[in-house]
Formats: sequence, C-alpha cells, structure tokens
Amino acid sequence: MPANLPPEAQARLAKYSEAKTVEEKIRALEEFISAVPKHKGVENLLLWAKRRLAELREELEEQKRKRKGGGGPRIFVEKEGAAQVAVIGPPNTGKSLLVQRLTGARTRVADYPFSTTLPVPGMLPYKDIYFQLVDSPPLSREAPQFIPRIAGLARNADAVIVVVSLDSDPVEQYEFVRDILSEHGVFIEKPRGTVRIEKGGEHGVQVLGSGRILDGTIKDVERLLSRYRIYRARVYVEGEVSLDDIEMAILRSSVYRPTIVLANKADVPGAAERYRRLYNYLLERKSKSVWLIPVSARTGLNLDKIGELLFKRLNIIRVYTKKPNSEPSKIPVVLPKGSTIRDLAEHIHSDMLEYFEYAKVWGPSAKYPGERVGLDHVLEDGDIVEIHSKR
Ligand SMILES: Nc1nc2c(ncn2[C@@H]2O[C@H](COP(=O)(O)OP(=O)(O)OP(=O)(O)O)[C@@H](O)[C@H]2O)c(=O)[nH]1
Ligand SMILES: [Mg+2]
Repeated sequence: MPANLPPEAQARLAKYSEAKTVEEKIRALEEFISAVPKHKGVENLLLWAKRRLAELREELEEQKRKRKGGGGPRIFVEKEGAAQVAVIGPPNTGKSLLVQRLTGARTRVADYPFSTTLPVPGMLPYKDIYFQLVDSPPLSREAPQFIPRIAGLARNADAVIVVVSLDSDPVEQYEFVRDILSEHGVFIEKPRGTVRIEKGGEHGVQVLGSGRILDGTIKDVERLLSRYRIYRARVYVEGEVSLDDIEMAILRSSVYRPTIVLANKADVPGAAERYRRLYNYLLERKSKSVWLIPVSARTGLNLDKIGELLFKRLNIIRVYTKKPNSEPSKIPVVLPKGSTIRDLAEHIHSDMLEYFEYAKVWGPSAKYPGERVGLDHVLEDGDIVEIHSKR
C-alpha cells in the first residue's frame, strides 16, 4: 500500500470513505471486496476491508438492538467516573477475578476459559475519584465473534489494562493481544507516528502538525487523497508516518491507548521466571509506553498499586473548584495534565469563559495561596480554584 487498484475498486473505496451510515459503509465495503482483484500487493487492504466489515456488522447489530429498546448483549458501556479502562486479555487469565477484587463488581469467575461473554463494568476508587474498569470476554482466535467487540471497547476507552497469566508464556500472550488490537486500529504501544484527517476547509489539502512523512511529499498526499475524491482536508501528522499510514487514516483512524500490563497469577510456581521474560522483552522493545506490574488476584499482591498506576498512566489531574467564602468542592474536576484555567472554565460551563474576569488559585501551581491568575495559568494536581466572573 498505497495499493495500485483498478479504478473500479478505487471508486468503491472512495464511496466507502464518503458513506455516512453504517449500512452504506457495509454495502460499499462488500462491493469493494468483490471488485478487488486477488493479487499480491492488495492483501493488506483486503484483510483490512474484511475486518472492518466484521466490525461494521457488529455495529449494525448493536444499533438494531438499541432501536428495539434494550435487551441483548451490549458492546459499549456508558462511561462513568474519571476514566474508562477496558480490561482485556486471552481466556482464563483472571480478568474477571481482578475486576471483581478491584471494584466489587459481580463478574463471573470460572476455572474454564470463555466464561465471560459480556462486558461488565465496576468502579475502582482511587483517592477521591473513581476509575471505571470494564471486564470483557476473552480475546482469542477461537472466538472470532468477540474480537471486533473487544477492539471497539478498547477504542472507546481512555486506557487499556491487558491481563496476561504467569502460568504460561506471557510474551506470547502479550504479543497476541497487541497484534490483534493493532489489526483493528487500536495501538497499545506508542506508534512512531499518528495521522488524523479532517475533511473540509478552505485551503485544499494542508499537512499540519510537527511530524514528518517518510516516503513522500505534500504532492503525494494530495494525489492519494484525490483518489478518494477528497480535495479539501487538514492532515495532522505527528511523529513519523508513511503514505500507507495516511491511506489507512482516510479509511479509518487508528488510536493509541495508554496501557498497563498486569502479569496475573504471580502466585503460581515458575511465575517469577516467566515475569522476568516479559519484563526483558518489553525492555528490549523499548516499549517504555507500556507499563508492567506482577499481580495476583488470588493473594491480592500489588492490587493496591493499580489505582495510582492508572492515575499516572492517564496523565490526569484533579482540580477542586470553590465559590468565594465557601469550602472547596469535595469532588474534583478531572482534566488532562497541562490543562489551564481556560480548560477548566470551558469544562464547567461555556458561559464561564465569556464572562471570565480572573481566578484565584491555592495549591501546587500557586506561587502563594490565593494567587490571582489569568486564563493561561497551567493547573496542577490538587489545585483549588475560585473563578470570578463579570456578572
Ligand atoms: N492461582 C491463581 N489463580 C487465579 C488468579 N486469578 C484468577 N485465577 C483463577 O483463574 C481462573 C480464571 O479466572 P477468571 O477471572 O474467570 O478469568 P478470565 O480471564 O475472566 O476468564 P475468561 O472470562 O474465560 O476469559 C479461575 O479459576 C480463577 O480462580 C491468580 O492470581 N492466581
Ligand atoms: Mg472472565
């Protein structure tokens, strides 16, 4: 890729990228698959199309169920708390017992694989916030029907917990989970670059962002997009990307989700040695973006560390708002690290920004208690903020 497609197949792909509804997308992809010649050089695109088709069919089913008014299994779980974390992994690794021990949710735990068939959410308290952990069915080639749903769950979540078991080779389990998710456009290791495409705009095709295209120029990007009948777009490039990555981004954006790997069953014989293998493997791959910790859902080892790890991994801060002459709120506003008073004001209410006058800050980011600051002041975890408006 970019594959050399006959015009017929290319037109079908363009139709897909223009399609608005799930039904239209399904139809366009089916037509594409039948129009594409089966020769070398298009395998990747064909594979992608088939996977995407499976996902879309799942989505359609889900929509139908919703229209009928509930009932039946759900793929997506409504977000609650400071962040949603998808708990995923191969069969029988202890996902359900972990979620149960961490949140008290009534997940089904069994000593045989494939015991979980539906996502089950539970809330993990950490300090004065909660993380929503979502237990999920096992990822396995033996149960292909779950794969697009689990990938969708991970895509929709703010972070991922991968659970592998130390009673067999954890490297194999980890690679399996990583590869299957990336086939569905969800990266758990930080990719070398990312592309995001916004169609429209006034200025033709623009390439923006701090990244770099490895194997082409802006002209090549224009040519590529025009094959999909896109003549006006903003292409945001971060890190290093190829023209292939850009073509994939036209068809479906990939996402990166911050990830923690829990090496579970640390209590079984041989666990320490297997853990070391995974540790060294991640070290060698320089996957600094993936965090690893040994745990045992059975003995409780390190379960008390998970809240803090998630908090750090998610790069979030807690900010407490207060009104003049009253106590700060007990429940914080959760924002991404690096957020400013402007972000806080926008988060609270759109009017807040319009009538903003100044803010007073107490806590880590304040030079002195009650420092008076403007919209660009950068907040830190634990700050208390009083916003004064013109009316
Ligand atoms: N020794 C040991 N056994 C564990 C641990 N965690 C879970 N188990 C056992 O492993 C088996 C599977 O646990 P589950 O929580 O059902 O695993 P799962 O990953 O949810 O399984 P599926 O939903 O089928 O994918 C059960 O018999 C658990 O009691 C652990 O830390 N140590
Ligand atoms: Mg389970």
